[in-house]
Amino acid sequence: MIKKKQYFSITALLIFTMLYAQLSLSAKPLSDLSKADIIPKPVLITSTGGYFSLEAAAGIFIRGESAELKEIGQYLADKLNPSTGFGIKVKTTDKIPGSGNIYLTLNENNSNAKLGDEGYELIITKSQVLLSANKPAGLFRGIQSIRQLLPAKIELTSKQPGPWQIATGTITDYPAYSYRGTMLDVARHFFGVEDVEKIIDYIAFYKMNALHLHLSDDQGWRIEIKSWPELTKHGGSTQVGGGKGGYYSQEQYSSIVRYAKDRYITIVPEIDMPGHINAALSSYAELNCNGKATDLYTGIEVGFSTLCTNLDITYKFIDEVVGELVAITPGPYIHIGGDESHSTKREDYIPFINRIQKIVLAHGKKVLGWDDIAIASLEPNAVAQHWSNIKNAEMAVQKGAKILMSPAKRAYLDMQYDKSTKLGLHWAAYVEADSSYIWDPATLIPGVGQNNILGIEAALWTETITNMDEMEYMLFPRLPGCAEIGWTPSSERSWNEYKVRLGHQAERFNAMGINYFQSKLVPWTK
Ligand code: NGO
Repeated sequence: MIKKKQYFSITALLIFTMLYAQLSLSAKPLSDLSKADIIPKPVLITSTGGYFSLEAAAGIFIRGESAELKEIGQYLADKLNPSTGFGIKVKTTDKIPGSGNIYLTLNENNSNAKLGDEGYELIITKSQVLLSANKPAGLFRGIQSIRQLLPAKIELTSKQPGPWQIATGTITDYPAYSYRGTMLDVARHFFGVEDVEKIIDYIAFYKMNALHLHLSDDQGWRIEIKSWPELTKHGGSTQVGGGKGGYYSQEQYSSIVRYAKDRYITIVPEIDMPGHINAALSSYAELNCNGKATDLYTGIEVGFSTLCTNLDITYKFIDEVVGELVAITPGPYIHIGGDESHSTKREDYIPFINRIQKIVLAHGKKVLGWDDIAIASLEPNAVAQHWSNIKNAEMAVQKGAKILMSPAKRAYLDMQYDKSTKLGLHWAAYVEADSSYIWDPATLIPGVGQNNILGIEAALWTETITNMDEMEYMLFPRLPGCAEIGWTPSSERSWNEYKVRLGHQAERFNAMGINYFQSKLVPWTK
C-alpha cells in the first residue's frame, strides 16, 4: 500500500516530469521546419510536421561518378562524422537510395530555373534527406542548411550523444544577389593562411561566395611578385604598430584560392593604387617622383602616398604586378583600390585610373574599385564598391557600372559596436548588430536600385585588429546579418524576427569556438 506522503511525492514527480517535457518541447519544436533557425533565412519553407533521424547506418549518396559531387558529399560527411561518431561514407548510385540516407543530386538540364546557379531544394521526409540543385554550388549552399538544421553540437569535433533529428518539410532557396562577400584587410595586420581559411569557412557557412583580400597598403605588401621581389622582402616586413608583418608566397596564395574554390568562393585580390601605396614606394626608389625610396610606415593615417602617375615605370610596374596576380587568380575580378588618393591631383588621378582599367582588361579580367573611381571613365563591366560617398555611387551607375554595396555605416565590421567597444574605429558610426542588419541595399541610395547592384560585401579593416579572436569579435554577430542581406529578399527580412534566430546561434557559435560580441540587443539563448 502506498503511504499518503509517498503518493504525494510520486504525483509531484509526475507533474514535474510532464511540465519539463512540455517546456523542452515548446523551447525547441523539433518537428516544425518553418521555425528552423537558418541564417540566411531561406526563401520558402513548408513544414510537414515529422522528423528525419540521422542514424549510424546512414550514407550520403550521389548520383553518377562525378568527382566534384563526391567532394561535396565528402565535405558533408567530414562535418557530420566527428560529432556523430558515425563514420558516414559517400556512395554513388543510379537510383534513389533506400530509407535513412542523404541523397545529393543535380537537376537534369538546370530544370528548376528559379534556383539559378546557387539555389537548392531540400526535401526532408521521415525516410530521407534529398538535396537537389542545378549546379554543384547550389548543393554546397544547401549543405550549409543541413548543418544548421541539425543540433548545434553537430559542429563540435568530439563525439556527442544524439539524437540527430531534422524536422520534415521542403526548403526552396536561392540568393537575392549574385555577389555576397567579405573583405579582409591583410595589409594593416598580416594574417596567415590558416586564419584566412578559417574566415573562408565562416563565410561559407553563411552562403557567401566571395572573399576580397586587401593585399597592399601603406603599411605592407602581402603578395609575392616574382619580378619585383623587394615588394614582399622589404615592403612586407612590417605592419601597423611595427610588428613583423608577412606575406603570401604565390604558392600559398594559390592554396587559399583552392581552399576557397572548394567552398564555391571566389578570391578577389586588391592592389590599392595610386594611393595607399607606401609599402611599394618604400621598396623601390624608382617608383618615386624624386627617385628616393620612402621609409616603411607603421601608423594608421591615410592619404599621404601616391604612385608617380607620369613615370613610365609606374605602368610597367602595374602591368607586371597585375600580370602575375592574374596568372594565379581564376576569379573574374582584379580590385584596383582607387580610394582616398588625397596626394594625387585630380587631373592625374583620372587618366591614371583610365589607364589602369585598360591594363586589367588587357589581362582578361574585370575591374573592381572603391567608389572613388567613379570620377574616371568607367570601362564596361567595371564595378564600383560603394563605401562612403553616395554621389560617387550615383555617378558610377550613370556611367553604366554596377555597384557593390559596402556602406561604412552598415557593412564596415571594423566599426565599433558602441562607445564601450575597445577594438575598431568609429569614424563612420557605431554599428550595433541591429543597425548593421536594418537596411536594404536597393533603397539606400536614390538612383541605385536592385538592378544596379551586383551584391553586398562586409569589410573588415584591421588597423586595430591583430589576431583571430579579435577578428571574430568584430565579425560576429554582424557577419551573418550581412550574409542574410545579400541572400534573403528584403521583403522577407525583419530585425524583430531575425534577432531571435540570431540569438539561437549562440549555441552554434560556442560549438564552433567563435568569440562573438554578446550584443544586448539580441536575445541570446545559450
Ligand atoms: C576607409 C579607408 C581604409 C580604412 C578604412 C577604415 C576605404 C575604402 N578606405 O575605407 O583605408 O582602413 O576606411 O574603416
